[in-house]
Amino acid sequence: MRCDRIWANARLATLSPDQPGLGEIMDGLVASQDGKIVYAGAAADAPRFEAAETINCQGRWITPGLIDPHTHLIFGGDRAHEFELRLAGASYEEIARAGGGIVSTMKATRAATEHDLVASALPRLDTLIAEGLTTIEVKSGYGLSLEHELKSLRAARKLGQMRQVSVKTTFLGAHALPPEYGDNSDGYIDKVCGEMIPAVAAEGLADAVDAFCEGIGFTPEQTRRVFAAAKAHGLPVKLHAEQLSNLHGAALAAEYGALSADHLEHLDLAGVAAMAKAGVVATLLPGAYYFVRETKLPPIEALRAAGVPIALATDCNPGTSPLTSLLLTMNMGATLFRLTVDECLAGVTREAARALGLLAQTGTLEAGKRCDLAIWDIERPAELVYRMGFNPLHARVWSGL
Ligand code: DI6
Ligand code: FE
Repeated sequence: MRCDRIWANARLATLSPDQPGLGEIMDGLVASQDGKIVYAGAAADAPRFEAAETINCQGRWITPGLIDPHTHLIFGGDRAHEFELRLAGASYEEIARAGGGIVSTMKATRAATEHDLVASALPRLDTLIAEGLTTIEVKSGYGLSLEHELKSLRAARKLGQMRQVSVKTTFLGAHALPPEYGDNSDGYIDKVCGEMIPAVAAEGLADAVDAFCEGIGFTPEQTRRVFAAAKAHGLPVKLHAEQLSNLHGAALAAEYGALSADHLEHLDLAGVAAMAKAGVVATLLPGAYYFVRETKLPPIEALRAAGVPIALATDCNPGTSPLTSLLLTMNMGATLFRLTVDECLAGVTREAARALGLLAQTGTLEAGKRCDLAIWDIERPAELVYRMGFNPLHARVWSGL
């Protein structure tokens, strides 16, 4: 059988849902053709390949390429000064209510050109790629007007043309109330639903729609309107839910068949049950939990018991998670949330793909999927979760290249 490339003499963590644990294979082989995996499994069981190129992995481990399913990678400026204010005692909510927070990033984002936004996001993207990232979700949400949200989404799409990485874009117009609306949040939601979502959909700029359902964000009723508008335009939804308080956003997300509900520190058991029933992925963001020094843990045991799939993401954003490492995210998932090594690795591969509606395309080493690989200089997969600030990536493969 002919193929383009073979990675031989490798240990595999296939993350196949049909195999126990990580789907570990000690003498493994991956073969690709036209950018897709045609075989991933034991070398002994492989068909006889005639490959244009064979790479000897010398016993290194291959995992699926890493996936970050929740980022706000596109933004102007930074919030290092607010970090100093917080160190001096101010809370995230106090800073937000005093006109800082998301609104200060909005101003910097509006002032930036599309080119500026791409240029400032690329180093963040490159840092993630250097750790084996092959797919990333990127949200808008710092433009907060039609013009600047479209600009942000175009910048996000551009990232996927400038690097060998798959980019999924999410429209997050309902992230914060822009100051020109005063306290007329319903008026802004009218704009989000009546103008912004239709325009974003018409230009094909977003793959999903998100909202920030929170006391400092939007109410469940407003979120419902955003979801209804998204659905009317054929766009799947997801939600920032139960991050700082419990507004029962996860159950609302479940009602709309959301891909994922994200954050979830304040999620209750009814929310867990609703997510389980609707198959909504719980995307946990330990970087934000760490950075805002949250003390309430997401209900991990209840999520597990209910069989809710758990994904992990950086939530890379300037305010609550200036984090560009999925390896550190995994370490935080284990250390702060007590996730197992297997859960952490699945969280940034298979379950992250599920959270983006991409499980048929990527996230595991299985024939038929895109050939997205991370090849590691490690002796056991636990090293990827155990270390902090060390990057053992040997090579990364995106779409067979
Ligand atoms: N939740 C978050 O943690 C970020 N956005 C959101 O909806 C915070 C964004 C920021 O502070 O800039
Ligand atoms: Fe977020």
